[in-house]
Amino acid sequence: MPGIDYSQKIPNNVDLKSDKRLQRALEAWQPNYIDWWREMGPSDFNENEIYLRTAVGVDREGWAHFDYVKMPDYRWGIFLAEPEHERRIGFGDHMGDPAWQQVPGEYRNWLRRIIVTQADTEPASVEQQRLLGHTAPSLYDLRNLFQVNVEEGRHLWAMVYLLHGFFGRDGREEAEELLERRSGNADHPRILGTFNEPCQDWLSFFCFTTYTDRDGKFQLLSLAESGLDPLSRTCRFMLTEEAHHMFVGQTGLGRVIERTCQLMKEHPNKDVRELGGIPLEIIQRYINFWCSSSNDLFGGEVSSNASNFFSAGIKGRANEAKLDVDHGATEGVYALDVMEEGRLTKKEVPLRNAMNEILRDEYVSDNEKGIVYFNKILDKNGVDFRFRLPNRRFNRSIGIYSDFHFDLQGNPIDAETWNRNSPDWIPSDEDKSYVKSLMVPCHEQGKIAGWIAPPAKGINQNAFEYEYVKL
Ligand code: BYC
Ligand code: FE
Ligand code: FE
Repeated sequence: MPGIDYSQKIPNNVDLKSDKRLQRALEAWQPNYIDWWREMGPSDFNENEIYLRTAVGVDREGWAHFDYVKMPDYRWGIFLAEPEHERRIGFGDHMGDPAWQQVPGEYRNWLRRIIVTQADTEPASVEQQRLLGHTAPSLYDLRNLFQVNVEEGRHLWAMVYLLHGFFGRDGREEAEELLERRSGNADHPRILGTFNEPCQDWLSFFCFTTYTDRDGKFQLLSLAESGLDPLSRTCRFMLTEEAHHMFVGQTGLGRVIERTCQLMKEHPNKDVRELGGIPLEIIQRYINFWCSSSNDLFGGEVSSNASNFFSAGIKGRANEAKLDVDHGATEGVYALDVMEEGRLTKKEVPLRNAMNEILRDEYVSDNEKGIVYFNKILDKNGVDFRFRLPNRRFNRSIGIYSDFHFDLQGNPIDAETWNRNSPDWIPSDEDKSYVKSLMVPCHEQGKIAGWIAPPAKGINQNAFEYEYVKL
């Protein structure tokens, strides 16, 4: 297993130099990527030194190296997790066959589509976040934003390697298009809904990294089970990077909540707005929006695509190999809540058709744990507000619930009830403009904006006051 070769133009651990054709193709794509980064990546700050981590190995211990880097000089590369000895396909109709080192012809289109969909989200998120640097609440947060951005850029590299390396000409064409679509562009949008939503304030950023990056975690977990071994290994390494993105989101929201609690305790008779804090109700509405939008990213509850992907052995359940279940999933059924005559009733769906919903179950239960963490912060501060996760049926645009309205608990409601209540459930224009009014930069070393608490610790054993970005 070769380590990461940093002497090459494109750092990699896939022995790229032994495949000249592929190396040339990727080296030709590289300047287009840098052009895209300069045009659509973080606005400004490209000449500043940022304290970033870079992968130096792919093993569990100490893969990261921290140093000051200018973002366009970041060593984006191709890093696959260690191969598993004699790995076999763990589910579906090819269960027990040796994992594929090449793309099987009959699954080429499905695999390309999955890889393109995954790939598209990575640059999309960088585009969505491109202006946030201007309003960062601290240098610590500014650095975390850029760390997330460069790693999402690397995730694009991970997928483009697969497209170039395993799909020939149409893979190369897809790789070009990945640099052409634009988040939120009416004529040429990104593929999935959430990745076209504006993400222009830091409360949205923390919700995005909590809820949307967590969708990333589960999609990557299910692709890590793929029978296509290079896809599996790529996703396994991406997951190690993903953990930090969710940390940024989860602790970011926690720090906003903490600060609001402090202000409420110091001035029990005042509206936290007067004190420059973010009311807990607004935080809840932002959670409701980003969580429900991210629920859509799992696709329809009943999906023949999902069934095909599972049967073919290209997309499994999260941690499929470790689960003590029937990996064929040919027999069982999934009891799904469906709408019939205006009411919810249970309907049995063949298990393979319910794979999107099964993955969403895991996602929802992870999200529940995040809510427990937020509520502990409230408890610790003696505040009796409680955060709640919106029900998965709430505010959906994809799947069987999207034709109906549901309240936060998932009860069906009529359009009139929805219209009357939705300003209390999802951010109103007033909420957004209030949050926006707080978004003034705090770029002074060791200082922090008034609407968020400092983190418990800094990055890589450094203090919060460390000079994470040299301005
Ligand atoms: N928006 O059979 P259905 C991440 C389409 S995030 C718009 O229900 P299927 C990251 C669908 O394409 C992880 N359209 O679902 C996070 C299909 O279209 P066609 C991203 C949508 O096919 C933060 C139709 O609706 N990874 O990494 O099973 C920062 C019916 O589809 C949406 C992946 O997505 C939507 N939300 O799709 C950075 C993994 N949902 O064929 C990065 C790869 C569905 O009728 N993708 N549609 O035209 C997949 O595995 C699957 O394509 C999906 C579910 C999970 C998207
Ligand atoms: Fe990513
Ligand atoms: Fe991520």
